[in-house]
Amino acid sequence: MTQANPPSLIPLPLEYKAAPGAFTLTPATAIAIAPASAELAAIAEYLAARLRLVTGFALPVHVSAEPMQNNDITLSTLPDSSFDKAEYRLSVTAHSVNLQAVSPTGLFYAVQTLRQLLPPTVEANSLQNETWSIPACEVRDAPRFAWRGFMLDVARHFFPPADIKRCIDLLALYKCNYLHLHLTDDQGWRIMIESWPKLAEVGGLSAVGGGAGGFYSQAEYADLVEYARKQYITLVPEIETPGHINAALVGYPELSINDAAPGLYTGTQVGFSSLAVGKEITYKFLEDVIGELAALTPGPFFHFGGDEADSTVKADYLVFVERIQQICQKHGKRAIGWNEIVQADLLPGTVVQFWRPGEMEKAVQAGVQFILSPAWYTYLDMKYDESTRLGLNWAGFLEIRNVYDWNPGSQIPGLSEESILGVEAPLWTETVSTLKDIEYMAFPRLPALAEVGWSAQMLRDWENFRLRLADQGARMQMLGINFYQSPQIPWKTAAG
Ligand code: TNX
Repeated sequence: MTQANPPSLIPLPLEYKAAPGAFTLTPATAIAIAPASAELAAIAEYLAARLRLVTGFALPVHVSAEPMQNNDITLSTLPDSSFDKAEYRLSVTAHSVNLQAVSPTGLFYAVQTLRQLLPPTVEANSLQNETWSIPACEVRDAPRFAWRGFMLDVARHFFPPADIKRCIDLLALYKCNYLHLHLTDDQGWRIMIESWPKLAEVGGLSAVGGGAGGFYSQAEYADLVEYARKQYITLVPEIETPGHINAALVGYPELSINDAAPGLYTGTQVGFSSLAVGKEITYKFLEDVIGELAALTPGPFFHFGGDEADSTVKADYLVFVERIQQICQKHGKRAIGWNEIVQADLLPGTVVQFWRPGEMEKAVQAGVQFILSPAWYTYLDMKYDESTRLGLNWAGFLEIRNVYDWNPGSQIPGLSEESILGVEAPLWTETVSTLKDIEYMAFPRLPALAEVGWSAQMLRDWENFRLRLADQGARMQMLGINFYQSPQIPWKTAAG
């Protein structure tokens, strides 16, 4: 079965031109790469592994021959300065499929588009009886923003590495490229810090509602970094400071203002804990924690939180934000903080994550970059409507259309397009405790946000998106995603 024309790609590419005919995978189809490189071979194997599983074809990977072979799917990187780094072209004829980019990143995105041009059964985990046709077309595509992110709060509830890997797999399909892990909060500390082991060993024992808790060893975390890297996703660690810090104080009361050890916390209040900003040991702690995490993090970003520090004196807060930025810089990282940090003097490389209304002018004038996560458009922990079992509603209900129908370019007065690093959808987990819950809250709102971040504003249109999303239903179902069957979408799947 071939797909409806034009195909239901999410995110929508910059340019899609249909052509007559289709390419059909056969037992003779091979995957070629040019030039020979380990990184291209790895992308080719990633594609081959998926296709072999469902087609049963051999799909050998080889270095491309000149001239190109009929029946090949060719992945090539070209030294072409007219391409942007993440840009790709995809050309499908009856005889060949060509994916081109200047970087492996672009090629990986081309592979995701190819995946979505194949029937939804390509997502199955067993041999399928299918005609593997890809509609002939010419695609040219590049992202609007460099950052299309998802944040998972693993502090309120802990999620094992396997759940994080599942999130990474699903992010890749929609060309998202940052996974921000909110690793610490009042209710739990989720990453082993070797020089301060009680942070995780003691502070990791709790979770909202009294659940089991848990934490990642550094080996597990490094494995996640590597797993994400193979799908062109960068992990961004967040250690929340100077507030939301109760879990750290349980094992190390010397970091608290009054030296008294609090108990583990399993409630959902915010704003009651603070690091002792005036004590030097606090900066030794930050040096060690940021140093260990920076060493585990190949990406250029470190998130230090900075929100809702309601138990930190304002003057202390400002000094703290200035010092922690310097520590991040010393360890080679650009600091990210939630929008409260704009009250302090920001270093040029610092990034502000905008989540609630606030006076942003000083930061806009300073020329720092922003990640946009306005709660009323992007908070995946908000309920879809009043009947949603999980979630909160302090920022309103977020149906698919709310997440889709806004322009990141017009949220903050005076902010230029270049100062917008991109968009991110946070999933806070006070009410979310299983992988199925994560899927339900993130799908299909995450694909909607992926398109907000990727696709050109002038091409985006809700009526068109809801039809494409309807087609994606079969794909999400094939992937086993526990997605919300929104009444806004004319689903074609049996369950819809
Ligand atoms: C606000 S967003 C918070 C989180 C909560 C979330 C619940 C932000 C920086 N802080 O601590 O989990 O609301 O929606």
